[in-house]
Amino acid sequence: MNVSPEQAALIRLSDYRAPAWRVETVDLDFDLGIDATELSARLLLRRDRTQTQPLRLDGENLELLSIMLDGQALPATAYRYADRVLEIDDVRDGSVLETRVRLRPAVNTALEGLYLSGSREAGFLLTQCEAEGFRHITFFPDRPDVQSRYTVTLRADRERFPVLLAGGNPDGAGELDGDRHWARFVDPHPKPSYLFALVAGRLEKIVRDYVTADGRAVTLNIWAEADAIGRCDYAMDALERSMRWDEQTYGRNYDLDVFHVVATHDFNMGAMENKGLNIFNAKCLLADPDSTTDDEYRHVEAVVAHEYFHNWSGNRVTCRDWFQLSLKEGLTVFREQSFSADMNSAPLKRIEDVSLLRRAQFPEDAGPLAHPVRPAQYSEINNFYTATVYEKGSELVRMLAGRLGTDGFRRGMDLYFERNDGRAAALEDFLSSLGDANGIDLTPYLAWYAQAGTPRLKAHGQYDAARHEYTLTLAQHIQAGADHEPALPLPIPVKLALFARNGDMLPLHMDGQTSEQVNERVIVLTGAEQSFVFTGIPSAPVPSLLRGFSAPVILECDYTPDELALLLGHDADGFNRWEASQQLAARAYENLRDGAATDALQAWCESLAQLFNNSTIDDALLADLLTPPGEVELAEREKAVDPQHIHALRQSLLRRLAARLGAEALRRRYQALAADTNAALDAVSQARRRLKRRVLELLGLIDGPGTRLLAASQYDDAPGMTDRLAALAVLLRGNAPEAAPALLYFRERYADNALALDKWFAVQAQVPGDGALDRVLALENDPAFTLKNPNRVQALLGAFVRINPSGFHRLDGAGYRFLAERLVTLDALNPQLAARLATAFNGWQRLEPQRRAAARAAIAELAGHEGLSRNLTEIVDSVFIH
Ligand code: B3K
Ligand code: ZN
Repeated sequence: MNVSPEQAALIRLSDYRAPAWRVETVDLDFDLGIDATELSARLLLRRDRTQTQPLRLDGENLELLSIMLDGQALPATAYRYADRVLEIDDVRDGSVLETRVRLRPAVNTALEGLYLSGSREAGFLLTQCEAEGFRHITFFPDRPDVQSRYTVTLRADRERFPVLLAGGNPDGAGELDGDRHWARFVDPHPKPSYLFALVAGRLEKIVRDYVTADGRAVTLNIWAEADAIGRCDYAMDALERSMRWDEQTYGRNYDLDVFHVVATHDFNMGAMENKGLNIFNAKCLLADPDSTTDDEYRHVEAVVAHEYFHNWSGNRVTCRDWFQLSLKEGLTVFREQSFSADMNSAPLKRIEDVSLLRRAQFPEDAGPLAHPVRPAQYSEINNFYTATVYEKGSELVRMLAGRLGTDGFRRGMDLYFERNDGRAAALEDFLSSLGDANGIDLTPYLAWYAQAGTPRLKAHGQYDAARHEYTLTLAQHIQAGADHEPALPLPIPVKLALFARNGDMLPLHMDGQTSEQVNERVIVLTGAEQSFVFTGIPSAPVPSLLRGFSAPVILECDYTPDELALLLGHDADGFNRWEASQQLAARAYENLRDGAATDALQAWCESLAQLFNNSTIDDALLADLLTPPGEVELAEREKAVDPQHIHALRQSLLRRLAARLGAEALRRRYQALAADTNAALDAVSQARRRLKRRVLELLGLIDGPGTRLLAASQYDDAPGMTDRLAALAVLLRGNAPEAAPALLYFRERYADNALALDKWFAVQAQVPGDGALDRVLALENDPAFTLKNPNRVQALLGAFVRINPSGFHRLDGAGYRFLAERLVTLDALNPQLAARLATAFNGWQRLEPQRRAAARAAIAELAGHEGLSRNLTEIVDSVFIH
């Protein structure tokens, strides 16, 4: 990200210094209340003898009630609390500091620190500390390289807060006078402050006993409010699967006697891996067939696994500083993706992950918000929980894992955990463990962590018929980073195969070797350009490159449409088959856009028609093959972006495909898929629903009236949310008269189900075209809409500005002005949420001139607004100044 010189103080990676003061033990004692909570903190302080700075503790918006050092009340002259820092004189190594502060959870709308979820009467209290929320709770060196042992005592009214939870093992509970009670928790594992958590209120639980592979008996508790506890069973099963998988795949066992998971409707992110007390956004935890779609089920499983896996990759081994965030996040996303691939279908999972990377990370990396996986500087760390740190970070781990192979990677991970257990580590520690365990120097891969931008990989093949040799020349090109440093060449592993024209894979012989019979291998491009020679190739082959997406790059290869069609028809690797269809669809799109040739368009339609009529292909893969790149991805290929034109072109691309498949065949397929509609979650049933939706959407493009009837009865008869929501979307997009009553019915049926209601808002916000904004404005008046709930904001505003380009990017700029206005209001309530939504302005410079001018004016007005948060200011300045 680019930041203006006048922007709030920048934190730089190069300025890192070890902490001058550490905290050995922390005793926290809370008197919990909704309007006012008071807490005492007792810190045993340790000084780094090589440093001389006075004790400085972070603390934000804290009402200091008392302060004592080594048992003596401190006079006001002995400390200063200003600019979010408490500085205290004359502290010694071994001193004990005791502070008492008052917090106001009920008015904390930022959802950071201690806050109230739900209503004053019925809601509960909880905390969110990562990244820097702990300083909103008490004075502390709030940085991840300060690891301490925590003892936490909670006291509260028994009737209002019957359940009291904190991380660690339970260490006693009892009664207090005045109908109050207490509970204590001791965490034996030293941890950074961002992993602290507490929860207090009226919650119910489901329980499961679990015994770890190394024999520890653990109680697993999932907590939710009474109306939601019936929707936690799927998450509990997913948790158990995750725990077993981590034991089997990485040899990692859980390490406390109890593991709590809590669901809340008021949360800024997906979930949080607090030690022993994970807190989840309800949308990533609750699931039942009536209100949860197949995609959401898989998401719940993935997030449960992700947070659980953090117990080792993040908690036992944490980050030295926030620049190393991808050390825990990239690694944990990779672990989660591998788990999901094992639990479901590996190629489908890879397709999903790469689609997300292209939709979210590539545009981020191509615009003013681009930053390396290890950023060099930030103003507000919460702005760096990005697709680059998470998704690209995971791709980097995947490259390393591919380089080392399954056994080598496991050896490296074992060494990483062994060397760094209990430590706050850096990315160098990760690479050196992986390398040392395998006798390989992986330091060249550090360049991937330091450079922003998606590398372009140019591939050119040349066949020498006389020598039966095929030479593949690879060259890399990466745009100079935002800092204008010339980019270094990166190691790029390219997994490849060669196909004969009849669709057979050819044996790969390199460097004269003929002994081993392999038909897939990995070559690594290490310089700017290199050639690789394959011998004994009988005829000009078609290369299948970057199989499984072996490196996060943009491949530029001079394929003919026929060659792509060959890969689409024959590649045994499901992912690369999909990849060929994506490339071919993008070319077909260009055919339509440029109005010149139609070769790619024809090849794409013909290949898909063949596959459509071939009953052996998996339904879910077929559904994905029938889906061209999305509008955001297509926009990445344009110089002057007109999102509405892109939408129209993509629609006509789909219409051409539908026409080629034919209304009759589509209808027949739909009927066959609909014949045994059910709500079962097995892979076959999910795949059928996925294809059924795709087929219905395609049919809708060429037979509106017929599709309306099918969609209306699918809506009425749907046994679960996947079918119901798909039918509703088709009715809405087809502007069907049945849409309005269907919406009314949905609104009433799910009036008390917040997560289902979110889908009701989102499906309407996503209807393409100029009318979307008016629909969003009307929906803002629905009594269920509120800017105070992040899920609701994402459902209506997020879906509109992020998932509906043809709705948001109106030529008159009304979408931009709407977003800018809402950001000002939202920022005053919840800066993290406002900043995240503001990233929808990313890429405005590449819009065609009229929209660009309108976007610029809206952003300029926003940037000129007084009193914006540090979060929003950093995003707006970065986007605007660039
Ligand atoms: N570590 C948390 C994200 C915290 C975001 C703070 N703004 C969830 C996760 O990645 O697992
Ligand atoms: Zn994470």
